[in-house]
This record gives sequence, C-alpha cells and structure tokens, in this order.
Amino acid sequence: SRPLKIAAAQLGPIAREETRTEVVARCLKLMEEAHALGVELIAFPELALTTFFPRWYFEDQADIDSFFETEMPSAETQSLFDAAKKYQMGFYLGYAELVKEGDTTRHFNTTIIVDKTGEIVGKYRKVHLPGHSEYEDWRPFQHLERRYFESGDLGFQTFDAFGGKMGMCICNDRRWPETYRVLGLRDAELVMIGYNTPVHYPQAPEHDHLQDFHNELVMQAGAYQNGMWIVGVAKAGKEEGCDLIGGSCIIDPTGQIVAQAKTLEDELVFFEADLDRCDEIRKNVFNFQRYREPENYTPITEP
Ligand code: ING
Repeated sequence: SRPLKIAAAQLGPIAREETRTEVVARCLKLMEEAHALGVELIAFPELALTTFFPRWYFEDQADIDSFFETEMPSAETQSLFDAAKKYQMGFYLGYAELVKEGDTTRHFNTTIIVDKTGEIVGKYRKVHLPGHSEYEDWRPFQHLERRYFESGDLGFQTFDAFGGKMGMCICNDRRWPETYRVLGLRDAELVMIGYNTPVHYPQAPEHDHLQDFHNELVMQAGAYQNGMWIVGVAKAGKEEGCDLIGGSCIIDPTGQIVAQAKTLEDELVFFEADLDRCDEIRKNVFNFQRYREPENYTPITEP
C-alpha cells in the first residue's frame, strides 16, 4: 500500500474587498488544522486568493488585472510556501495567473502543485472556459471567464510527487469526460479539482436544483472510469450575493465519496488514501491496455 493523508480545504465566501493577506490567513488556519491530522497534501479551491471576479463585467484592464498574480510565490502568498515546508505538507492552489511574454500579456485560470519542500512541481492552466465574453444584461450575474482568461496551453499533465502520479484540472474541466481519460491515460492516481459553481445556471434555471447532483456525478464517474482518487474543493456559500455550491469531497477509485464537507464555509475534509487502490480498477474493469478500443474513438479528437 501507498498511504497518503489528503485534505480538501473548502473555502467559504471571499468578499470582493477581502485582501489576499486575509484570504491566505484563512488558508494557513486550514493548513494548521490539517497538520494536526498529519495531512501531507491539501487542496484549495479554484481562484482561491480573491472573490470569483468573473461574475462582474470590467472594461478597464487594470481593474481586471488587480485580481491576477504576477508572481508565485508573491509577498502575500510566500507564507503558504513557508507553511508547506514547516508542516511537510504540499498543496494545490488556484489563482489568476498574469504572464508577461515580451510585449504581450497573457491571462490564465491556473493551479499549481507545491511539494513538501515548498517547491512548485506542477502547473495547469484551465482548458474548458465556461460562460461568455461580452456583457449579457439578461443575466442576474455574469460569468465572464471567456473574457478574462485564455484557454490553457499546458494540456492535462501528470506530475511525480507524494509517492505517486498527481493530476490537476479546474472546475468546468470536471464536466468533460475527456479531462479524466487523458489524465488516466497519463497514469494519474490522484486528481485535484478546485471549483466555483453557482447554484443558479441562468441559461437553464430548471437545472439549478441539480447542481450538487451534477457536481458529484461527474467526479464520481471520472474517478471510477479511470481508477483514480479525486479531491474536489469548493469555494462555497453566498459570495457577493451569488450562491455557490459546496460539497467538497474525496472520492476513491471505485467512485465512492469517502469524505465530504457539511457546511458552506471554511472546512477541512480529511481522508487517508491508499494510492495502490487505483489498481483495483486499472488492473480489472478499466484495464486500458487490455480492453480499450481506440480505433473506434476517433470522433472524440476531431474538432
Ligand atoms: N463554474 C461552473 C462550473 O463548471 C457552470 C460553471 C456552472 C457550468 C453550472 C455548468 C453548470 O462548475 C466554473 N468556474 O467553471
């Protein structure tokens, strides 16, 4: 067996005026609580350092860029890296990444994996960007990820860390089966997924009551169909008037939810995983080598 003590660090609402320092203090509190449990890897939500700003329309790029990080670690986030080293606890963290390449500036919805020594060992940039790119006045709130971010250019990769193969994706990515299959084909054993998911889906309000069901459905299916552990981590609660689902959870390779958040606030969800349990699935029902028939799947990669 390859035991790994993991935790989802669900965050409650982050107010627009809340500073990064105040948010980091909340994250450090969860890391301290996790340390008492012997946690080795803790996962924070998508865009964990600020309020979910794509709910608003901005025209001034400076206003938009105020929500982005130009360096990681930065002065405000260094203490997370220090805590990783002090507690021997790695972390997954979501943030808005601003990249200067010569005279062009790029914007990504990004997550990193930091190991127990405080080193960044993996980076991912969100591929599936939901929502829209222009102001739509019929919506009670906007969802302008397609205005503020570029689609990720790093693909779905796995990273050797914590005694296994780690994977990442972000929020809407978790709804797309291709995400899990690519990570599974790259031997991911544990995939971390931060999310900000409004209860209200303006285009189909008749589905609002299904948000928690769909959240669990897609991650449980992904875990089972690819024989991987999944850690889903919400930014939850009523954030600037917008209700976000919670339901942060840890899912085992059979697709069972083994631990789940009970509140919509800052809450630690803990479990001791055994990475070897992926074999129960990957050596049997989803033995890709033996049972996959890729010559029948070509439409999946056709644009
Ligand atoms: N948020 C949502 C998500 O994919 C959404 C957008 C909500 C899509 C509900 C479909 C239904 O969970 C982000 N940030 O992707």
